[in-house]
Amino acid sequence: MPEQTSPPVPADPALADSAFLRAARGEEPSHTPVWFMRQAGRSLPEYRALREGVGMLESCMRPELVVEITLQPVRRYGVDAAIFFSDIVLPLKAVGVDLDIKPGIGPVVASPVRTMADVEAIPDLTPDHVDFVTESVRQLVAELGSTPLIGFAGAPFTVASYLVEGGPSKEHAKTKALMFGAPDVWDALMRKIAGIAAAYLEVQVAAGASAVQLFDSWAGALTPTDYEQFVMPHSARVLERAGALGVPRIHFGVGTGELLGRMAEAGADVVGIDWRVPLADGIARARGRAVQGNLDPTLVFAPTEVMLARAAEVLEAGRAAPGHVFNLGHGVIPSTDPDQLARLTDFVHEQSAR
Ligand code: 1CP
Repeated sequence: MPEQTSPPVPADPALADSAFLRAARGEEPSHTPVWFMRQAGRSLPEYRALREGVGMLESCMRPELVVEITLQPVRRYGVDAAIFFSDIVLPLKAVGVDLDIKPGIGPVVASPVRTMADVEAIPDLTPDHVDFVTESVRQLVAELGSTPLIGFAGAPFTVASYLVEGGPSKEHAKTKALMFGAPDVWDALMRKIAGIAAAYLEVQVAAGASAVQLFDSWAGALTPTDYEQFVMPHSARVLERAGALGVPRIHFGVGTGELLGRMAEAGADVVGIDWRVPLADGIARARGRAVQGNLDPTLVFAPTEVMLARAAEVLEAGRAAPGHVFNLGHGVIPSTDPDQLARLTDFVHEQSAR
């Protein structure tokens, strides 16, 4: 396993000292930093207005839209980090895989990957494939000043699920059938995706992103031993290459309570905890790493005082971690009232000011 190294400090002192980067490095921040997975997107009326008539993937490839959409939640909420507006399947599209993101469905792949020849037909990613990403990140970093930009990639298992199933799946049955039934094809596919993910993260950090998150949203479908055998080495390779860039690495999955120790060991600086795991337990399983999470995303639909009381519990539990980044336990649900997220952000800031 890759050794844990301390990420270096960015050149801009205000950025380096930002609450988010301090917490991610396990240092004492001025307050507990907060951002929300999927903070950009359909919950915001200004996002829906901008996306009118523009396809999801097209919007990811137009720097002026990426910059504006990424900044929208930062302006509205004053969150402590921006997350780059893109999607986990964008790098596949960029290398030439025939796929689309269909409204109300998600990523759909025209010819699902099942054989060694299918895997070999997927090109590796070079920076030229994603020059619009470099451009978008550069512009964003200039606009964001001392607010950190988080770059991201989909982890090999989660991306493989879309490629093998051909679209969103609950059971991941075809994916696991390939994993169990054709280990050589599986290994080649995971290596291919890991290489693309690492190269994609390298592009984002080279252009100025100051942290990265690896989303293994569907890894919770695996048993710990299958995760360890079939998935963890590939995620570890991505995280090892990201570690060489010297920025904090967040490793997140959903339903991963039983996997958290291994996800930490795969090479995370910050372990993302979903809402099903009591944060205190997540902190213990993160084995000395900082943590991110983990308010139930449906609590925004509860009365404000109920939401804030639960947020206070998360903040309190987070004090036991070497570093705590407040977040929801998964992405913002599209029907979320943005005013609730504004109240939640203010509450986290006020409640945690040191
Ligand atoms: O038209 C639209 O608005 C489509 C909705 C949408 C959006 C806003 C999709 C389709 N992707 C995104 C952006 C996105 N995707 C972001 C940036 C926004 C932000 O965080 O502020 C990020 C980080 C992602 C990453 C992503 N895409 C993940 C990992 C995170 C997670 O939620 O677990 C996954 C699994 C995807 C696949 C995907 N893309 C879109 C949808 C609806 C889905 C999920 C489909 C499914 O259920 O399998």
